[in-house]
Amino acid sequence: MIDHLTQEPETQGPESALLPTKCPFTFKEMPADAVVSPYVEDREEYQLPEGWQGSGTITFAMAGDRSSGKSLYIAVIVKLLRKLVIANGGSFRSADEHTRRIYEDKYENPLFAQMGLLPPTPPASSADAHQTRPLIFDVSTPAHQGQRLFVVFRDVAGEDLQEENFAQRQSELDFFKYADRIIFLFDPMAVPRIRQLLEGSVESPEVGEDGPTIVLRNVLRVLGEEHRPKISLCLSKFDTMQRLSEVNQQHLHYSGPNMVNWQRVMRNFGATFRRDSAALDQPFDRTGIQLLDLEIRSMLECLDATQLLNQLNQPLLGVQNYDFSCFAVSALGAPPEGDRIARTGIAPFRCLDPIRDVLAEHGLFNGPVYQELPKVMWGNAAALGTAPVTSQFPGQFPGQAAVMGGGIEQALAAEQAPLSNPATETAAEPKKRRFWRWGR
Ligand SMILES: Nc1nc2c(ncn2[C@@H]2O[C@H](COP(=O)(O)OP(=O)(O)O)[C@@H](O)[C@H]2O)c(=O)[nH]1
Ligand SMILES: [Mg+2]
Repeated sequence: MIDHLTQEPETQGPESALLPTKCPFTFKEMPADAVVSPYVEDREEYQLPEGWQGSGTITFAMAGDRSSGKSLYIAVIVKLLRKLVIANGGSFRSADEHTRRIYEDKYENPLFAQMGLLPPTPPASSADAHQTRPLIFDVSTPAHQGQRLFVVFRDVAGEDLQEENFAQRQSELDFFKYADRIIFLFDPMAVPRIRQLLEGSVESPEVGEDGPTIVLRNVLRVLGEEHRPKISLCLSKFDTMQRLSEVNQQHLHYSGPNMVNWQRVMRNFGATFRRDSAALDQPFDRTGIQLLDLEIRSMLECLDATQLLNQLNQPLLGVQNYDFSCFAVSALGAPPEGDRIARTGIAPFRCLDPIRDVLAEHGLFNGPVYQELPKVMWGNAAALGTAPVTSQFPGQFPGQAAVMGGGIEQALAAEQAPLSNPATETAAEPKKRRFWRWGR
């Protein structure tokens, strides 16, 4: 176990390899110079976003039972991804009009403007289904030279993954086969024992009839014999698990393999699941993620999700194993109150981990990268006394980014607390607390 936990963190470099160009609608790889996707019939309707030719595409497909938190996760992850991209010197925007409109109407406004929850995602067959088209974001960064980058998300209605008439819908879900990552959410509130312990303090959302095991099996059916995209199995709504640390279970009698004292588990201050993930301008914490994987695996066992894990440990079809790892995420950070989010606001926890896991594999957004400056510029930077920027390269002059591109400097200044000059900073000044600002 120790061996794979002591790996060096990946470092990002401008030399990171070019990524394949994929069709944003089907997630299949396509010729880099094609001006229309060869996989869609209605080429007028399904046009490729501007600048698609030769671009790199990273695709995510959401999966999970009804009400497992997929749509709220997308609503929050888009905001977080924007912050990550900007903190790492890139620029972020919706790649087409559909994405801009749908994200704003169906995700952003209901959650961030009206502070409410989202209505259930309609099944793909209904006229108002919006998730049949992907959300596409341009995340281009000068650190990935010579190629524009797009990140694509596809939401899904939990209903479409249920058992009833699944065979009829299966072909519409083919994009799962080609996704760079399937993000499968497992709702702890679907576990009767957890619902029971939190009764009165956390509202139980409506759960799907089939349960997560059947839903996962249907996703694996879509993957068939050959396709093995990586799967992030996420324990969603992790704030509800954190609530368990407040539920006194001393009076309960513990015996048998599945009788867990959840208060003790959730109060374990040494656990990775107690801490938030690495800062946006820091390298992705791969060691932390490996520890988290082990912790959440055993937590899922204790949550009676053994069958779910077993399904992933043996191929449903074919012989090749599934590649999966476990995460813990909370989009809201606190249980909602009725049909509104908690009065304390939205405080996501570890939501970016599964996304950064994929990005870091390609050396992307792993902390700002600064290009080497001519020596004379270093001198100028020193003379200017520009603001310090934490560097991932030892010995690098801290003000370098400010002189070189300004992009990283400006982005950090806009997104985070203002950077100060060490020469003028007074030791007595108290540190200001940082709050999330959900800029558009
Ligand atoms: N406590 C808590 N509840 C959540 C969270 N995310 C979603 N929920 C609850 O789960 C419900 C369903 O969420 P939604 O994203 O619409 O689920 P979907 O059907 O999988 O898309 C919401 O209405 C909330 O009540 C979270 O991070 N924490
Ligand atoms: Mg939904």
